[in-house]
Formats: sequence, structure tokens, C-alpha cells
Amino acid sequence: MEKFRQTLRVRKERAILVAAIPRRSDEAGDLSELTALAESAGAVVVDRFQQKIHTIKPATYIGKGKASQLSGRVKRFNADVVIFDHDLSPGQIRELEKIVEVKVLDRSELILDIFATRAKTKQAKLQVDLAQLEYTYPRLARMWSHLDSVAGAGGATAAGAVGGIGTRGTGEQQLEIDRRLVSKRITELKRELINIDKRRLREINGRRGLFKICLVGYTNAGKSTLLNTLTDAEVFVEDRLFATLDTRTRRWSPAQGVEVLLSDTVGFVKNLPHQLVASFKATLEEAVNADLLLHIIDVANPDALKQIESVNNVLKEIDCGEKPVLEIFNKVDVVREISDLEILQTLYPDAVSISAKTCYGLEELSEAVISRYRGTELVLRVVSSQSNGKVQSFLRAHGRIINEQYQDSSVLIEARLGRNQLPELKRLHPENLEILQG
Ligand SMILES: Nc1nc2c(ncn2[C@@H]2O[C@H](COP(=O)(O)OP(=O)(O)OP(=O)(O)O)[C@@H](O)[C@H]2O)c(=O)[nH]1
Ligand SMILES: [Mg+2]
Repeated sequence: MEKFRQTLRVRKERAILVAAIPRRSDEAGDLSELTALAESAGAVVVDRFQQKIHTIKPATYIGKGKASQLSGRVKRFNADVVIFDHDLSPGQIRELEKIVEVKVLDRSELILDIFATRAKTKQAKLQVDLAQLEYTYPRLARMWSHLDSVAGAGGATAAGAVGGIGTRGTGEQQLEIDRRLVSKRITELKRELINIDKRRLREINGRRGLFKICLVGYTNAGKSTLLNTLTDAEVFVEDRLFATLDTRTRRWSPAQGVEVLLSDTVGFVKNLPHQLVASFKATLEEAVNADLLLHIIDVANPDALKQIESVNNVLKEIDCGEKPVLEIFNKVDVVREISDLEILQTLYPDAVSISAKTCYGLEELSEAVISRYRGTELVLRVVSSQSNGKVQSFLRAHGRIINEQYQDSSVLIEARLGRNQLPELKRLHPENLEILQG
């Protein structure tokens, strides 16, 4: 293992992808997502190895026979790395590396590698470092050399741990030093992240009162493109997985007189490494604090339904399963199978179809957001003094006036208004307020 696992980066390396599907499972073992992930990390995919297996073998996952076939292909394609579409135990990685004689990575390690190269802000870097320390480093025989490489590769936060190494022991002694360094570093990182969290919480609290909308969705669905289109935010957009690793928040005015906050988030992916979900909870805090989630779905992707399911699972994991959600069908400009789109439309009749790129459907999107923002419509009877013109003008701007009657010094108004705007109306101190319907 030591020989091959010196770095888990796969940039520019020639990769063979492996999907081993238990015979009884109904999974197709489709490697298209792993291909996109590997390419996002910079690797060149030279071969794909899909195998049906009877059972997962504890030692090598795919069995010794299949592993030696794989070894043959590594030589034939001159590959540098083999990437599995599953998670492997450290023991399985060690055994497989002995047989194929190149580096072996599992799916979570690949995702963590992409996250490591994409992280831009301090918070994102710390979160990725933490996830790597928790997931990857315990799986390496000699951790300190990797702490070194992380520090050198721009994840400078691990440098503190490396600086402490004076004498490098051997064997068990070294492992013990490694473990102590890693756990010390994990504690430090957690402390730093808590401090950043506190700052972010203050930021989020400062925005109290404004309606908060969060864009969520599978990676590459078009979240950042939509944020840019709606708000001129200039957020990094790229046809790669996990282009965005940090949350951006912008003001957006979906209608005259209405201003909401719109946040972009990191993309979701199926089987997101557990450690990463935990450490990215802070980034997804925007989603936890949102009043409405816009679930952006790439309907041009044949796996759209599976992606919706993965996103919903992650939302449940971060306790957002019960939040109000509006489904947005994006990329309708490039949908090839209209029948697939029709199936989705039947399943999600309230979804809004748009193209963030061509701006198709954005007006309808604004209307759908406004109606969620206003909430269910109520019919009210409001009495206000004629000298308090604010109540009347608020109802004119935000609701629909059904009837107005002037009596002495007051005015009696019957109007329709969204439930969510009731608190704002109350703040204007009408003399009397009665809900007639709703
Ligand atoms: N044809 C078409 N392409 C789109 C549309 N929306 C986004 N794209 C493209 O899809 C790719 C991904 O867009 P992003 O906005 O980066 O997607 P994202 O959801 O923010 O992705 P992550 O940050 O990786 O989670 C880019 O190449 C966009 O140009 C659309 O409506 N139509
Ligand atoms: Mg993005």
C-alpha cells in the first residue's frame, strides 16, 4: 500500500473505472457518473471494467480471479490508477494494490479529491481537510507523508501538523505518532470551524426578516447559472461536477417591491461520503435556514429521477426533509426525450420548466416564487384610521382590495393578502384586523 498510495490525486492520470454489481442487485452498474467524477478530477478514463459478482469478497471485493483480469487490463492500457465505484475497506485497497500494482481509489476518496481541488474559501478548505483526515488518512499506512503532500498542495492548513514532526520513528511507533498528530489536527480544525460557524450565524441572523431562498440540487444541474441569470452574481459556472463549493448569497427581486435572498449551494451527489455530509452541514446551513428551497433538476439528464431521489435523501440527512420545496426543471432547451420530461411533469405537476441559459420560463419562475413567498391567500377585513395611510397603501401594493368604505375618521377595507405578509401588515398597526376566510 505504501508503495502506491503516496498521493490520492488523480490529475492527468490514466484511469480504469470499475463497477462490480452483485448479481441479485437491480443496479445497472452504470459508470457514466463515475466517468464524470473522474474527469472532473482531471483523470483520463482509458477503460471501464463492469462485472457481475456473486458476493462481495472480504479480501478483494471483486475476487482474486477478477482482480487478476483487472491487472491485465492495467498493463494493456498503461493505467496509473484504478477507481472503484464503491467504497472499499483499507484491507481491500491493500490487497487490490498488491494484485494490480497501481494505485487503487474508492468513490469517496475520488469525491474528496475533487472537493480538495475545488475548495476556495477558508471554510471550504477546512471542511475538506477535516473530511480527508477523518476518511482518508486512517486508511493510509503512513499518514505523515500525506499530511506533507496536503500541505504542499495548497491545503496549507495541515502544515501545522507537519511542522511538529522532528524524529520519524518506524512501524508501530510511527503509526502512534501519526494517530496523535491526526487527532490533534482534527481537534484544531473542529475548533476553527466552530469559530467560523459562529461568525456565519451572526451573518445569517443579521439577515433575519428577509425571505430566504436556497438553490439546491444535484451537481451540474445549473444552480450557479440560475443564480447568475437572476442576479448578475458572477458565480463560478463550469461543466464539471462540484463547480461550486461555497455558498453565495445575493439579493433578488422577483417582482416590484419584493426583495428576497437567494443562496447557491454545493452540488449534491449520490452516496456523498458520510464524513463530507457532516462537515459540509455548515455550508448547507443556508438550506437549513431557508424559508423555501428551489430544487434545481437537470431534466436533460437521463438519470434525472435518480438524482432527484439522491438530493431528497441528502436533504433528509441535513434535517431539511420537511422544508417547503419548489421543483425547477432546468435545461429544457436541450431535452432530447420529450416523453421523459412528460413523465417528470406528471410526477411533479407544480414544477416550473425553465432554461437558466436561454432565460426561458423565468417569468413563470418568479410568479411561482412570489406565490410561495406570499403564502396561501386570506380574505381580511381591516379597519384603519384615515390618517394612517400606510395600511391602505400596503394592501394596495401587496394584496388585492375587494372593497373600501369610509366611515368618519376610519376606513374599512376588505382585501386578499398572502398569509406570510400578515406580520408585516400587523406592524403597521391597523385599528382592527379580522380574517374572514383562509
Ligand atoms: N443547455 C443548458 N445548459 C445549462 C443550463 N443551465 C446550466 N447549464 C450548463 O450546465 C453546466 C453546469 O452549470 P452550473 O450552473 O455550474 O451547475 P451547478 O448546479 O451550479 O453545479 P455545481 O456547482 O457543480 O453543483 C454549465 O456548463 C452550464 O452552462 C440550461 O438551462 N441549458
Ligand atoms: Mg454551482
